[in-house]
Amino acid sequence: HLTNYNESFDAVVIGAGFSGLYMLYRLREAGFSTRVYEAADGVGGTWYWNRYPGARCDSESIYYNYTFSEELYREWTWSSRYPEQPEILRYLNFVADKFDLRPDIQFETRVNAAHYDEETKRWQIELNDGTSVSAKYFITGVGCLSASNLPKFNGLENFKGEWYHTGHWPHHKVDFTGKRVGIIGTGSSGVQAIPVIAREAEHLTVFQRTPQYSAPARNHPYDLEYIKRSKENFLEIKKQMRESQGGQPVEVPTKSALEVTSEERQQKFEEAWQTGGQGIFTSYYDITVDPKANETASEFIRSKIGEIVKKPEVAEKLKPTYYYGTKRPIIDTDYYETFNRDNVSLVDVRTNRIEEITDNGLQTTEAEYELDVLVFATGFDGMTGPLLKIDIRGKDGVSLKEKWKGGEDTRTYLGVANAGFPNFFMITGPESPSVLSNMPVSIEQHVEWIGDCIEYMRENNIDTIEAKVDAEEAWSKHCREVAEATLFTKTDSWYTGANIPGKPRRFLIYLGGGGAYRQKCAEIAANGYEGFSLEAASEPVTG
Ligand code: NA7
Repeated sequence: HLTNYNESFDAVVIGAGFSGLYMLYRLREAGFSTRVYEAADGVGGTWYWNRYPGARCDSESIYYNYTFSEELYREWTWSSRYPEQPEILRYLNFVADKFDLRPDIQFETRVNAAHYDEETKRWQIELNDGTSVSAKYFITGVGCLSASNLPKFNGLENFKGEWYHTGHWPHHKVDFTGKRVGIIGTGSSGVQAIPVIAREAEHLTVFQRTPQYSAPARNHPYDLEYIKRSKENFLEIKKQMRESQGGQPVEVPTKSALEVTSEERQQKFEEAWQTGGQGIFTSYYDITVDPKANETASEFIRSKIGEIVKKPEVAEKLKPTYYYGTKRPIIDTDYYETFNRDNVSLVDVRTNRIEEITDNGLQTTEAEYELDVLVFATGFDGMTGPLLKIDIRGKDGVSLKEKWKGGEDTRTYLGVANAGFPNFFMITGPESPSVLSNMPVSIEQHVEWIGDCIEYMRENNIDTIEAKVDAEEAWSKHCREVAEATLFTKTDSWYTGANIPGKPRRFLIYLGGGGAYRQKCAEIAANGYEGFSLEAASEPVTG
């Protein structure tokens, strides 16, 4: 047990990204003393750390922002359809300034541990500066993709060149001019970085384990008239985003890919390809459910790769075979085109395995590649990784890791709460829609639900709220059943945990859709927090 805490708050929140900033604002508005701890020296979360070349959002900007304040929505103007990381970071700084959030954020501070004290019914939170604080409510806004995955290749410590992980990119500009660069990983990060690095480097070697489906982003600057209309339609857009399945006002497909003629299907895919973005993913309702329907979209993209990439042997290596969309569908700017450049080569590390990192580069089973810079675009320990980095302990000193049996049995109630962990809330935790809906929309829904819950507790003189074991079990089962009915669980990806050696395979994202999930959470709250045990305070709740 941690003791001697120095300060006490109504709520402690971890993280000053999209989640933590809004959680702070929401609780402060309701009069709760709140402290945010943030490891970085600035706000932004994901958008603070992921500064790699080409980093940008793959949700359209006018939907990738907060909608809790119409004033904020009207004041901020996005430059383009898919803005780059610096612009999104500027937006989050703008939000922090507008709502004067910084005074309640302690930067450059990590939370090492959070233990629930059953006697005081408070969370005791240990910080990396050696101090501890106490809070009635403990809330994590740690993101789903913040624990970076650096694969354990032998010899990295011997490498004489520079190396970087995309998710922890330095603040200074990394200069690739005249350098031989290697990049491992072709997920969203790699696919964004590769074309940009290739334009600068003397030579770029791409080490690919699994080829990816990607569609052109066709990013473009916004015209002012479009922005003006979106601001005028704020309320309608907000409503559509919140009610939709994926957090964006996208038309829900009603047709099967298999009920239309191949000409009609081809035309639809072609239109989506020309428009840019994730239109192929949302073209037919059964793309991620039915293998045959999926194959139509998969084959369409493979044929595009064949058309774009000039060298047939390179094109073949770039063609994926897994079910399209069951890894995150990527959108890109000149990704496949980049492999037509003379200074870019592609190494398939499934057949030509990485053996070790040497002083001068990278040794595979077939060759040694001399490199000055090595970039790891190797992703993250998703969903549970960031939570399990913190020693979180509930009742009886049981840790979250123990409760989840090291990931063998990760289960939550609604992705927001845990049985055995009173007054602990996770923003976009495992088994919530989180990243399979538009992230700011997922975040706002959780923040508002948690804020309402804490206010309800104050109004009703309730001391603690805790998920019931059976409600949690039922939710977790429901999540698994929904996922099992899709193709998502059939593919190795960070969604399934398969990207982390030894991580138990579980699909930890709720696939029932953001709108339906929001409604379900609202009903639970309206029914007096069904599935939760609420314990009345012996004395009036003051916090
Ligand atoms: P991803 O999508 O997890 O991609 C990581 C990439 O790194 C992927 O191509 C992996 O291959 C590759 N990888 C991982 N470990 C290794 C090893 N040991 N050897 C070779 N290659 C490896 O992460 P991103 O950062 O690109 O994107 C994460 C999310 O951010 C994205 O989904 C969006 O939601 C935003 P694999 O495919 O596993 O074979």
